[in-house]
Amino acid sequence: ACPPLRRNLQLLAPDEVELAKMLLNEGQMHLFEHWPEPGVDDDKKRGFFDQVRRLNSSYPGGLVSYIQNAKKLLADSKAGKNPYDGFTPSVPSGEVLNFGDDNYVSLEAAGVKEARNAVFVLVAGGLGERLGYKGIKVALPRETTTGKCFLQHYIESILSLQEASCEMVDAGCHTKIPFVIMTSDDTNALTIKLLESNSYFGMEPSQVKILKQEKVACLADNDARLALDPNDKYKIQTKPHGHGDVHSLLYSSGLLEQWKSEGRKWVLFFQDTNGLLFNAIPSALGVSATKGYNVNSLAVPRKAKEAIGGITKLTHVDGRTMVINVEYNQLDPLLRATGHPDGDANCETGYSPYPGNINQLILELGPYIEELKKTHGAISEFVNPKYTDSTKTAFKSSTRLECMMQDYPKTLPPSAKVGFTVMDTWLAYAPVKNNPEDAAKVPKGNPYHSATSGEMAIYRANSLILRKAGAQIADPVVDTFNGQEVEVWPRITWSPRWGLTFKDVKEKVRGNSSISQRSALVINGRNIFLEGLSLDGTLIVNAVDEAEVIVTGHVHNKGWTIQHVDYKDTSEKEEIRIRGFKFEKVEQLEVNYTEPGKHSLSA
Ligand code: UGB
Repeated sequence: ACPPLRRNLQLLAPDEVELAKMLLNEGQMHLFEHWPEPGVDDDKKRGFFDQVRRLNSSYPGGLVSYIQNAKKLLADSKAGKNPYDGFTPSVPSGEVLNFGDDNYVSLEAAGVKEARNAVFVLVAGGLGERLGYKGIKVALPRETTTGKCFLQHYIESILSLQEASCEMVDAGCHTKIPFVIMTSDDTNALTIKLLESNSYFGMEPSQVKILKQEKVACLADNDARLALDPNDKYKIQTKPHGHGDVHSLLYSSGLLEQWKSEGRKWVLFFQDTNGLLFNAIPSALGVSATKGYNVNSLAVPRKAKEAIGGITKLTHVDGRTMVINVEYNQLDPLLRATGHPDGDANCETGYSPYPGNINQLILELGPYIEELKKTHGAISEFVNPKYTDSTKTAFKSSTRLECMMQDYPKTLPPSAKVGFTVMDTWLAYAPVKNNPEDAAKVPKGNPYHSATSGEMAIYRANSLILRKAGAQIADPVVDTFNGQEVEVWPRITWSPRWGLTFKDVKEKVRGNSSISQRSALVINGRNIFLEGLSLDGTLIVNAVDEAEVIVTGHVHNKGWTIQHVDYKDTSEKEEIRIRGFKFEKVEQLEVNYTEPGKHSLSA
């Protein structure tokens, strides 16, 4: 059927011949039409099939399924078919938590207890094009007072949970919580380098598993003909398939069965740059455990038009219902099409009635495995071609199928227990996604989701937590960095081992402590107690675990001042430019306790 290919058959291994037949059956003859006689470009032809083999094995059901799914989705898109046809949206009900109340504290305790049965999965295959940062996002500082990167914070948080959970059950517990990182070709090498050059930030290397997602083939037209790479006609052009790949990768890795045999119960998925996330983990896991949720999505109040999905109850005309994320670009058209002329709008609370999905999912392992045995981790996909004109016959550039990890519940039976947990945004959600220019254009009142707001949110959350624990924390001042107006609270940070839960923080804040707005406080150690501290300046306390340090008295120094940095100022490092400020470390008190026993820092 394809003479250029037939003439080259002798170059192919038997499995490659089968792959070639499959491609021809699926209408992909154009991939070979330019192939010269044997003897010319033979290595490249073999290389082509190496790539085809990879694309075939990394997609559930292989390339046949990919091409067939693409044909169907492209036809639906051309016909203007609405994926939510027949569904009516309504506001779902879920758990709403109030930080610090008795229910919250007891859920946190339940969550910490369960944590030893949990595994964590970080999806970090995205490059962060919106942020315009060249490196990997998990290497960015979560805040620049300590300079610790996101990945370090995540690992330290998991290790703290592991330790606290073990201590809670029995002294002989030595569970190591597994940590999976999904990377892609864009992020894999740099992620491994970051881990290796920092001794895995204290985690045992065997606890960490890296799963690399493959990109998927690009589609050139409505017939789902695969696109050749414009720079290499022996290569199929590829693009990322989305974070939904995490499910099929986990399934094919065999890790799920291994975890089950080890008695593990929960799989927690999270994204690359939410520096507040671990504030929410203990209580949310507590909700999963006490409610027996098969699926628990973390959510925050959502501003209309905010670029986070809305958690929605969908009821089909045939009676089916599901509680699912409706992605931010689809919520507005869905609402308008179903009798809400204002679309995605705020209600009288000032927020959208649909809670915002922060893509932190807690899945119960047993039911998750049962479901994946059926689906092999395939997730409902979508396609988003940019057509050249309204006839929808040609694309401006090649497209591809995409999938999202939060669409996992779409295939679940109605009996599945699918719930969600709403927390305060200040406590749980501050992603770093937008570059300074885009952030400055965000409608007033909506969150910036920038490096600036992401860092300021850490200080705000820590200040509010300390306030709730009884400390006097000065009010913030308002300042503008990179065109974004933000609240600047005292720069308070602590290591996860110090303040894993609200109860931990409360136990360590005693007496009447106060911190002025221009202050910075770094607490690095497990047993550091603030007891009548009055801070006006910068104080850094480092202590080994065995040291018990009481911090008291008045600490006053010139401290660290905040300097504005313009994002266009290329003399500054990129990670500083994107936040729009840096600290000038004028004066500080730094104390180190390296010996066990009781110590007192009384200034
Ligand atoms: N990611 C991958 O690992 N692989 C990929 O192929 C793509 C991404 P974005 P997005 O919580 O703020 C999501 O790009 O997709 C990783 C939810 O869909 O930051 O715009 C990537 O590394 C949305 O409902 O986010 O929006 C990163 O860790 C809402 O919840 C993660 O996937 C929103 O996040 C997310 O990728 C949010």
